[in-house]
Amino acid sequence: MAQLGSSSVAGSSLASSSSFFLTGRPLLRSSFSAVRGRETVLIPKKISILSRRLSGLEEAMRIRRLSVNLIIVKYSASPRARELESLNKARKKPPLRRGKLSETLPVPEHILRPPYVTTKLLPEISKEHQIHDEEGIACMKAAGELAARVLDFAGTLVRPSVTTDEIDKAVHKMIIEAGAYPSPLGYGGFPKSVCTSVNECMCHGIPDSRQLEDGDIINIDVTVFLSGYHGDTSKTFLCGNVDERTKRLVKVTEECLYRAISICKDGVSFKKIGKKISELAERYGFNVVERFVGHGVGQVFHSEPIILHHRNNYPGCMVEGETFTIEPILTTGSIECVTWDDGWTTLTADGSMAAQFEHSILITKTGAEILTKY
Ligand SMILES: [Co+2]
Repeated sequence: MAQLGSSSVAGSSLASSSSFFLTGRPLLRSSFSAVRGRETVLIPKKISILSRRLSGLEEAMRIRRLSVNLIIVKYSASPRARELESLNKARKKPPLRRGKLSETLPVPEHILRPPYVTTKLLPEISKEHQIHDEEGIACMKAAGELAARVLDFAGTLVRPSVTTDEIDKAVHKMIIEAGAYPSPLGYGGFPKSVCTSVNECMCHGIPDSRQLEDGDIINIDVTVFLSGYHGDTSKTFLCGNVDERTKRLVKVTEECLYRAISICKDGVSFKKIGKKISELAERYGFNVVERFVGHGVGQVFHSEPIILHHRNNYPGCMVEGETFTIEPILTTGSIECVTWDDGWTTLTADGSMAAQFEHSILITKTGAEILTKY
């Protein structure tokens, strides 16, 4: 539930570090598809080279010839590029609409609550990296394992006609029966125990009375607070028959997460995560959302380090015993977003599909251990 920027209440604002990233140099971004990406990159590059040597009518003629050539390039594209183009013609779904919110669910008195629950204010992202001793690691593993079990159970509920509110109720019940607190409930005033983000919703969707439909995708983001430690994980599930392009998006997003985890270990720089994710996403013509970030996780829900999933120059290296999340969001189109007036639900600006996967991981001497598994 962490995001860059302070313009919205939908996540912790990063007053110091966000301004750096938001005003940093523009980052190379792949276009909507590999085929179209090729066109948009090629045209300005070649024209700028030619204009140094030519002028006037001659230049205009060369540009015209060049653009004719580019059209030929497009239509003689490789079978692979043609396949990508056809996959792009995904079935257009109607825009996501909000449903009705149900009553806030109670949490039994005996369950330990995180400190932010007593206030409606959005907590700041803590500056402290969370590095654990053996006892802390054991607690992180227990919280991670519970979060993973809850998420898998939530996934079994996904089918057409189920409401996101029913998923929330089931998740809430399972978490409190395990003696834990559902971390999103009351975080900055978030009204539910889990985030359910459907189709073009990038993240922070609020469970409501909307029924899932055949062909939807839904990210379920579970965080539990167990014995004073948070475990945070999410997956995007398919509901019924999902079109090929969207299925590919979901698969590639998951692969991005696992490839990023595979390069993590003590001493590796954080910026390698964004590079790894971007490389794979670009290969499939998908785009990596920049606004929402991974974060340190442990006794505090959101702390440094901020994990950027796009190409970046974020400083610093991973340290043994440190725990943080990686949680890339990929889209089939724009990475710009709009947030509903509930202050949370964030959608792609152009209505394109978005998928997200997340794990909490522990950095070790030789690699990274996924905590949110069992
Ligand atoms: Co998270």
